[in-house]
Amino acid sequence: MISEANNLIPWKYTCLILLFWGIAKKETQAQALSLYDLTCEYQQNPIGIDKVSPRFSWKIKTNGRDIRQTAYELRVASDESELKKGSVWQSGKVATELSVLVPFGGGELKSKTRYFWQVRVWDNKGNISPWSEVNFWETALGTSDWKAKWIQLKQAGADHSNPSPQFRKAFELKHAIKKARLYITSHGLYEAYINGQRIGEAYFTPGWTSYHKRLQYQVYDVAKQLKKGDNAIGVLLGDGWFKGNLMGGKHYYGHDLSLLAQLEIELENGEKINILSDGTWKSTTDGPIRMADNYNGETYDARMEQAHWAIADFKEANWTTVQVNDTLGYEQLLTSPAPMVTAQESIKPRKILTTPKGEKVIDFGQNLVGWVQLEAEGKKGDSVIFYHAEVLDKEGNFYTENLRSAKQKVAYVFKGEGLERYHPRFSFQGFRYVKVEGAKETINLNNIKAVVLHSDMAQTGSFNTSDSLLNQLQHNILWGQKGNFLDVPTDCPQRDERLGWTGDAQAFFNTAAYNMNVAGFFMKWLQDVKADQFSNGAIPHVVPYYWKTEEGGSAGWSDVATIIPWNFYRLYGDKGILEQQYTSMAKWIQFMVDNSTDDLWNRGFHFGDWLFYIPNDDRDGRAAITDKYLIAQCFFGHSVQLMINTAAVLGKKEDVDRYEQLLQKVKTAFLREYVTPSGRLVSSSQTAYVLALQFDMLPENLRTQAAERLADNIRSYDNHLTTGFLGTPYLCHVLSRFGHEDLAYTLLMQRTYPSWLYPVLKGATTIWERWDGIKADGSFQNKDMNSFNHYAYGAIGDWMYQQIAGIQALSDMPGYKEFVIAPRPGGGLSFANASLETVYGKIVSNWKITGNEMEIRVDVPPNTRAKIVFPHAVKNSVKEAKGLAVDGSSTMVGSGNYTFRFRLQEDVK
Ligand code: RAM
Repeated sequence: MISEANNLIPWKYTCLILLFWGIAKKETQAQALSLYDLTCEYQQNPIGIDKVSPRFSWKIKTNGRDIRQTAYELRVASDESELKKGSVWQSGKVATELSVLVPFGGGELKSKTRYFWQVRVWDNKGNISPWSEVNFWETALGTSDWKAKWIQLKQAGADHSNPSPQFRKAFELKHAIKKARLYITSHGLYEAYINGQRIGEAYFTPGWTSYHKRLQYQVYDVAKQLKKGDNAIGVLLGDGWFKGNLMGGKHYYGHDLSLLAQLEIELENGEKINILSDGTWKSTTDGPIRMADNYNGETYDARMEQAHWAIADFKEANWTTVQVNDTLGYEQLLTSPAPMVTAQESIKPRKILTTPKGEKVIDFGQNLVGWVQLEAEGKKGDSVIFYHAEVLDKEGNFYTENLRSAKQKVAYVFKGEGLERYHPRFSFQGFRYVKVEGAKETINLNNIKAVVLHSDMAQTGSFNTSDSLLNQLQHNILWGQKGNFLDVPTDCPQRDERLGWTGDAQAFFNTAAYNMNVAGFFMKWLQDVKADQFSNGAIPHVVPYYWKTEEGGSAGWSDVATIIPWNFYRLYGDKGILEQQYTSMAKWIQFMVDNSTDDLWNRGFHFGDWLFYIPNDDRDGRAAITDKYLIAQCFFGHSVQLMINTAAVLGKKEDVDRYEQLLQKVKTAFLREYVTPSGRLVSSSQTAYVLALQFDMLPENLRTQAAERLADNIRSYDNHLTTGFLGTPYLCHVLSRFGHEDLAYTLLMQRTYPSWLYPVLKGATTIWERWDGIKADGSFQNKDMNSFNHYAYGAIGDWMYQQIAGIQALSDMPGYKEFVIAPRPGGGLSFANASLETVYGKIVSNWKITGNEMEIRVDVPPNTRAKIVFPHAVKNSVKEAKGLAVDGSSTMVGSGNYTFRFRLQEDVK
């Protein structure tokens, strides 16, 4: 018999084992839930945040299915060691699914202070994440913190921009450095150095804004560049947008380059030292940058370099004292959520060729924006000159006529001291080809490369299919975005224009937000849209605005005021952007009301369906021309609808009612003026039908018929589109919505002009401004307006992600908190793989068709839900790899990875 006492021992062990197993299990569960990609105001560990209540976001990592956050806890301290106590703020455990843009809820923040923060979350399966890594944000300067003075060259007032001025100041630090920040901005562009080292990696700082109302400054941690002993700071200035060429003129913002720099240093002994731009700084214009201009290029004479100009031990003998300008204040200064422009990648030449004219030309194989970087040896005084162009003409010669007056000429004069390395600083070029003149023999395939520059936005989307032409189209769309997202969204990056055309930006926004994280970029630009809005409510045609006369108010251009904020909210879940833009949106609506007669917006200048296809034969009444006021009325309706949506999100009930009444009137007036009783539009163009349908301007009973007319029109053009900037973004969406998906695919896959693939087959590596930038016979369109890097028609990307890959956002669950995966195969594609990094994490939608079976693989990020719609599925044939039951042609799933297979009803072509 076993004694009782003996019997107890294994029982005790069992308990202990169970206890440890329990703890261990809990821990593995807890570890399975973790947080990553923590951001404050869309940035990771930003320094220089103006916002009084900055917002925090995090993403959740876990392996399980259907995981949602049920609560979070945030803690903030100004000293890392006090984070556990949350000495500045503790949110406590807040029961909510909110994990995006959670506002700081503590008291008033001090300026110039680093705050540390951490977060942990609970999920719906009983897990708690560990506390996240410690992150921080640092507050910016308050207006009263500015002590530095604006300084300029002594002879300010004269046009002395060329050569580029240099400024410097030497100083001594008696102790080691504990902390140092440089707060800096300029009129014109700046590049700063401390003890000979370049500060930061950004170019074209302080960026382009509506300078007199909003001027950005940057904040740099410069502790590492400083040292105990003798130090110096040096700053180079360039004309940039402030006073350089801007479409047909110069000096739009001012005549004088100016600098404002405040270097705040804390020494190890506790002493605080400020090095401020003031009357003690020295300057010279005798530097190597002899000329620099955004459009025209740069001339750099390396023989003029003053070695060591930005270190302490330098003879300032020939430098002059600067002049302080007390009239320039600090009120308009601010920091920015926008990513700065940096060098993103470099491209090696594909080949060097000799053209029929005998020109030596380097082909980089990609139309890009940036500059050439040279690393070569040359004889002192020898110069090498680079001209930049997008295309060769049909004979194969270097073609620059479409650049209009922009010279895009970069000249470098060797100093003859061994290997010399150079790239421009205050000028960027749009090019694929570079013609070399001067000491041509110094250049070979190995000592030159092209550096690609754009705002530093993470790529969020990927899109790839079984069709290589379509993939090239996606490539071209992406490169159009890279080339035209250089601090502001521009129409083109090469000719003497490069402006923030509002119509182009609104047309492309949705596509842009698939390809890259454009939140900070557009948050900044929308502030300029608002700042530059005219007092009558019109939005200028270009932002930042600089023309002397007020030019704005065109339908489809000024509607940027409503279209981008609303879509920004939809795609990033950012209610703050709606709050930020609300008054501007309302003012824009009021402008349309004020310019209407009997609810018809029938006044003013309009660009219309810009650059639509113009047929040169008789089209039997189905012309491509669309009445500009018909277009205006459609956009009026659309903007008012977006205003209603916005007012609803912001809980402004009265405004919702008011705008709903207005919308009714706008639609009634539309019907009265532009639609026959049987639903025929006065303009029989594709764009007219597209806009009327997309914006719900027609009553439901007329829509199907109208869509038929649109389809008919397309067929009458042998399945070609005829739309311009305003109709094109919505064309395929409307076709899909009204059951003409096959026609949408036919248009997308169309290879002959006008179509998206026509330029691809002509060798395009970016999107063109015109459908026929290069005509079938190889000749060019009108040289006065023929950009080969213009993103507007790239707006088809939105349809490609939404319909081919099926990734669709939902307005009532913004930011992809809940979304749809509804791929619509067609166009002969056998597979499509796409992904999108959202504010919650990565969505994946990959599908393939083998025989009559389709497989869809989806990733749904934690804390989100998705509706998966199975196209053309045979009833009850859908099976999920891990056995999830699917009933019907769609299913709702929580987070996780899923693979669905099903039989197709018929062959999908
Ligand atoms: C040209 C460009 C630009 C367009 C304006 C109206 O400057 O094509 O993209 O928006 O015209």
